[in-house]
Amino acid sequence: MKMKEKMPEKSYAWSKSIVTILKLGGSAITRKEKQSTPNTGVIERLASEIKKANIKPLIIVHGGGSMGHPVAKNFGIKEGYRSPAQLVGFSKTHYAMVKLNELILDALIRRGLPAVSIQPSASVMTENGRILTMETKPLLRLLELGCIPVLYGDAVLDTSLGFTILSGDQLASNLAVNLNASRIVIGVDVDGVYTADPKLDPTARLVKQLSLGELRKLKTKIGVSRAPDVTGGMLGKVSELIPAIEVEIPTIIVNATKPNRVYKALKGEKVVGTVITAGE
Ligand code: IP8
Repeated sequence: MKMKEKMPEKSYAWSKSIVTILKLGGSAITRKEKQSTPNTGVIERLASEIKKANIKPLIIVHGGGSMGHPVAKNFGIKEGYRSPAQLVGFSKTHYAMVKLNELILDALIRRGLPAVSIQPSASVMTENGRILTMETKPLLRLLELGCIPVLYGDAVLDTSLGFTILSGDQLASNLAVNLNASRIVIGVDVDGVYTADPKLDPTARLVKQLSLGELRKLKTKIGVSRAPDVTGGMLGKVSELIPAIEVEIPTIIVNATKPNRVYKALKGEKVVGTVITAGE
């Protein structure tokens, strides 16, 4: 009789504290100024970089960009339920994210990576926009088996608003804290955190190293995204990271639209970007 193949031991080479969380910003994986347009070139290149970096265990979270945000905005999904006419908007927002997620999964799986999608709207409940509960058992089991869970910002159910938008950044930060991740790598469409919005202000300077105290001060100066971003662009991003940085999870923000930046960040190599650490 053929022996059943053994499941990987629970004690094998992973522990919660070595999990890397990679957030791929919607601004990089979609054409932000062009509605419902994924940036397939960037998606394919990032999938190759992720394959080459070979980081284990890894969780990927991606944002919505021009796939998720315009439709969410049109139907006022973030603000919550006000009329039955919004319901199809809730469906459309989630569906847009599923389509984007499929492209990412497709690119990863074609390279032989065991990427498995986890649907946030079916595993997370929020209260006034903040994560209240999240079913993490399947995600942990996927990690134990050696798979790469892939989550995304999504239209989710909310105990007080009916529904809302959960950003990929809140999700990434929350997962990092709860799994005591070793680090967070964030890929966006600029080189990192600037002293002002680099797309509007030519004097804006890239901040290579940032402490939590400095980040809090800078928060007020960082630009709000020009494209319809219902979760707040760079400002929303850095605010969401604070709880993870507070518990000393090092975070690096790099430009995912430029080749090899995400690869180098994943490998822990020297790379252009902003490293954010705890402390004043
Ligand atoms: O792009 C929100 O995720 P984000 C996604 O990470 C949707 O803010 C559904 C608009």
